[in-house]
Amino acid sequence: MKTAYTCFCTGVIHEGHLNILREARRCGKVIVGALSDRALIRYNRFPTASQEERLRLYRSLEGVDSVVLQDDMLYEDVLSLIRPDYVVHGDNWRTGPERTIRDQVVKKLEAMGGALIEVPYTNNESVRKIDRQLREKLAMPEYRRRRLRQLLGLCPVVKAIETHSGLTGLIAEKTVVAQDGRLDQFDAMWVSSLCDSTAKGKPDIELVDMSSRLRTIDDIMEVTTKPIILDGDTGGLPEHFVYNVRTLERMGVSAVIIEDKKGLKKNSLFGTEVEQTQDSIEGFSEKIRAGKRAQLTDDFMIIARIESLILERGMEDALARAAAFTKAGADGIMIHSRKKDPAEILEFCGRFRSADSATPIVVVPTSFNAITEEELAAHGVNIVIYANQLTRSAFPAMQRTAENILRCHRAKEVDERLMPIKEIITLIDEL
Ligand code: SPV
Ligand code: MG
Repeated sequence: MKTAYTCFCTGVIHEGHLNILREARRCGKVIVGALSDRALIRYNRFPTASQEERLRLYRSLEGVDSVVLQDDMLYEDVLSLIRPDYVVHGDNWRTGPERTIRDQVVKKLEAMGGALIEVPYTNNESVRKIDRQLREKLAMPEYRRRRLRQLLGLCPVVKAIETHSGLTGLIAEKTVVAQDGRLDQFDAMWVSSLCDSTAKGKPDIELVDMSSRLRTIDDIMEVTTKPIILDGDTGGLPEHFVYNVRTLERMGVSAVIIEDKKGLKKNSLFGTEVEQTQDSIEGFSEKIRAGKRAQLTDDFMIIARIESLILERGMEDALARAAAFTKAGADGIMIHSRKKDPAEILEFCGRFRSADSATPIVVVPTSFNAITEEELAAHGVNIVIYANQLTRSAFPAMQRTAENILRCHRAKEVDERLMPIKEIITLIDEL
């Protein structure tokens, strides 16, 4: 008897999946692969059902002979193991980034003497509705909030990109690249104080107040499902911070990062060129303790950001603070530097990790941008934040367009550099 293999990543079986199973059944024995969480989060949307639930679901389906865990988005290993006569898949992977996976399956099947059977993708109202429902579920506060902790358990390094509007949120949500035969995407979003303020034409000095920051978060949340890490500046007065922790938790924000500065906060990338005051270890620890007491869910994270290297107070001070803030209950440590050379960041990570193997480390490689995520992860970093790159790419592009229109007295000359409106609107979901 011949065998057919198909791989699922869904938590809900709909008509489309049943069509695939029917087609596979016609070929012979049916083996269903369940794409593991680890592989799925790069390939597709975050799962709405756990890996175990998905395995159970597929085993319960009529006409399925066996179920295996596919632990890689590439089919290479699983196909070598199963050696099926057929792979059955929806034809939707012929276009877009998923094509790279399809190409490799075709090559592998050719080498093994197998064949690919593609089933026309079922795109009817009921399938679209299920898809919208799943997306909506991921956007719900209780799902979104816990996702950062889940990702920390799944990824060698969680990658966050700056967002400050619905549109930048959509870019963080939907950008997928195919590279070296694999797909990749961002895991989370960083709502930067610098970029949120800049988008409003304001300086990054805690002038844009929390109500306005919450409005930005709400705009982003309306059109995305990925978890949000909020740049909470200094956290403000402890008496105010506790209320904000509750609001952020209720909204479904996953983490707030607060920095150990007080008084008039200036952006860290100014370093010692401007006057900035660091909070005392005791004062900042008390703010963390107050925030942790106010927190009601187990999901939310309060991450302490240490400014000792920025303010040139030395490595020992940074490490002493990291230990104290962790003891006060911080769920993670962000260490910041404005040096081009990552040496001080790596020294901090190494020394912190030798004393504490569990507390997540967060870094923002804006200045030390030559180091890769993999290298940072090898030094114990858990979250990498690309804190301002979308704003810094959009601003010069917009400025150049405005200047060129002024020079040419018309828009024809700039048009070829612009994205057609038709393409822009493909980003925006229609109901
Ligand atoms: C931000 O993005 O607002 C930050 C990171 O706080 S940095 O600008 O590097 O200080
Ligand atoms: Mg900031």
